Amino acid sequence: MIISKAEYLISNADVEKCPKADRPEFAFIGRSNVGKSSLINMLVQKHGLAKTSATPGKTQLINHFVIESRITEKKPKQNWYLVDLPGYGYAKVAQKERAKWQTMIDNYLTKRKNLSAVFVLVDSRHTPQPIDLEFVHYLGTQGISFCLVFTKTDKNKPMATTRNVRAFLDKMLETWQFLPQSFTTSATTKQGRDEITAFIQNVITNFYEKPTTANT
Ligand SMILES: Nc1nc2c(ncn2[C@@H]2O[C@H](COP(=O)(O)OP(=O)(O)OP(=O)(O)O)[C@@H](O)[C@H]2O)c(=O)[nH]1
Ligand SMILES: [Mg+2]
Repeated sequence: MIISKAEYLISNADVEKCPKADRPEFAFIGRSNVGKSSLINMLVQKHGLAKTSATPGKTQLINHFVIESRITEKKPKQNWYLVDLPGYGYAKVAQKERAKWQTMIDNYLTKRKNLSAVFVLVDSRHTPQPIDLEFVHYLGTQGISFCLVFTKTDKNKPMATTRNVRAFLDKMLETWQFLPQSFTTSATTKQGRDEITAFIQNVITNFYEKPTTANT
C-alpha cells in the first residue's frame, strides 16, 4: 500500500457529527496508553499525525483522519478514514466522565454505518487483563466484529509476547467459539505494519470493487 495523503480532519464527541460516511473506516480502540495513536502514526508513516503522550488519557474525542492510498503506482487512489478513539481504563477519570465515554463509544461503534473494522489494542507485556476481556466481551454482545492487536512487542523478549498472546486467546476461548484475527505490533520496529495494511487494503478493495449483480 502506498499512502499519498494522511491528514487530520475533525474531532467529535457525537457520532452524528462525524464526517459523511462515504468511505471505509477503520477504528482503533483499547486501554488508555496502549499505543493507539502511535500505531496509527506507524501505519501511515507520519510521525506526530495522531497526538501521542506518555500520560494516559491524551485522546478524548473521536478523531477522524483522511487517508488517500493506492495499491501500486499505476492503480487509482482510494480514500478511507482512520479513527483514533479515546482509551478506556484510565484510573483518574471520574465516574461521570466514564459514563460519557461509554455512551460516546457505544453510539459510535453501533451507529457508524461505514465502520469497516475495529482494531482492539492490547498491551503485549501483560497477562490477560479483566478490563480488556470485558471490552471484547461487550463487543461480542453487541455483535461488533473486531481484530486484536498486541502492541509494544519491542519491550518484550519474544517468548513473553507469544506467551501473553496465547494466554489472552485462551481466556477468550473460555467464552468464544471462534477467535478474531490477531496481529502483533511495535510502533518502534514497525512490526505488524505490512500485515495490518494488507488487511486494510483487502477491506478497501472489497468496498470499492463490489461485484455488480449478475442478472444482466
Ligand atoms: N516502546 C514502545 N513504546 C510505545 C509503543 N507504542 C506506544 N508507545 C509509547 O506508549 C505511550 C502511549 O502511546 P500512545 O500512542 O499515546 O497511546 P494511546 O493508546 O493513544 O493513549 P491515550 O490516547 O492516552 O489513550 C507513549 O509514550 C508512546 O511513545 C511501541 O510500540 N513501543
Ligand atoms: Mg491516543
